[in-house]
Amino acid sequence: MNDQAGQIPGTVAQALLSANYLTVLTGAGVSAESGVPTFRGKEGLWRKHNPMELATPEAFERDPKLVWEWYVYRRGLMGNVHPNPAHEAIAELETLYPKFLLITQNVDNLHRRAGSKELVELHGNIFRVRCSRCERKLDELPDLNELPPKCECGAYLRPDVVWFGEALPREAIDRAFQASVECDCMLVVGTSAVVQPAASLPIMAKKGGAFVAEINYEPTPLSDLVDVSILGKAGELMSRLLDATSKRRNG
Ligand code: BJW
Ligand code: ZN
Repeated sequence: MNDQAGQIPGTVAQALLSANYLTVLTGAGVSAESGVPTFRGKEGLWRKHNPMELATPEAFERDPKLVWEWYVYRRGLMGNVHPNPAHEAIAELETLYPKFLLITQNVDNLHRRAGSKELVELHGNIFRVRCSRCERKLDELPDLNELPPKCECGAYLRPDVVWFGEALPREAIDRAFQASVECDCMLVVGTSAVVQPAASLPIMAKKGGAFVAEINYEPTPLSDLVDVSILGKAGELMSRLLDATSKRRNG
């Protein structure tokens, strides 16, 4: 069901008020108002760049320098923006529930910077680096003056993100699956819901009996499958959803 643009339906407020375990699944749309480009859509990255040339292990093998240049550019962009009201509302929601998990597909670190603590990053984090061969992970940036940077083992380092055709981090996806099955309310915010396995999580939540609400600028393949689809901007709508839980905050 598509609700009237921008309105918070009573059923969503009720579900948020009564939930014990809340999960939030986010995608690039949650960071759009911070100035981070999304992937799909009119202004999306994939309009100008071919994902198969930049976001696959084969692309990295073919041209690691090109892939690194793209990530250095995007990292610069993401380092210069700030969390927006949607990130802030999600961080605040976490404090209101005995059980909570934020499942993000975003690699931009903005949820963490907004104060979210219980979170899993399904597609990694652009600010971390790992070796393409050994287990080495680096939290500190290597010297990026000469691309591609190399690990002590001699292999190329790579951004610690998940490319098409790669498995998601085991612990992150396990926690996400479990939370989706166990939660009693899930908010799905700013994702086109076309990339698997993340796109299956709301379906799992629904099958597990949770109330699932989608918040997106436009309809997605999920819209007809969830309990409510609210159309509008994540910043404004997440702030209003937080207000709708004010009774919970005030006891
Ligand atoms: C707003 C807004 C505002 C805007 N307010 N809303 C066929 C069927 C099923 C699966 C497959 C298939 N063929 C291939 C696959 C697998 C593939 C996949 O799903 N492909 C589909 C595209 C078809 N998946 C994978 O390969 C995954 N791995 C996998 O399946 O492994 C299997 C395996 C197991 C064991 C061993 C080996 C393998 C991996 C997926 C990795 C995705 N990686 C990326 C790049 C990350 C790094 C980087 O950033 O460079 O992740 S791709 C990109 O898409 C990124 C995102 O996290 C992801 C999802 O995008 P998201 O977040 O939904 O963004 P958009 O742009 O699509 O949507 C934004 C939304 O926001 C829109 O709806 C707007 O309307 C909305 N919006 N502004 C509210 N202000
Ligand atoms: Zn190594």
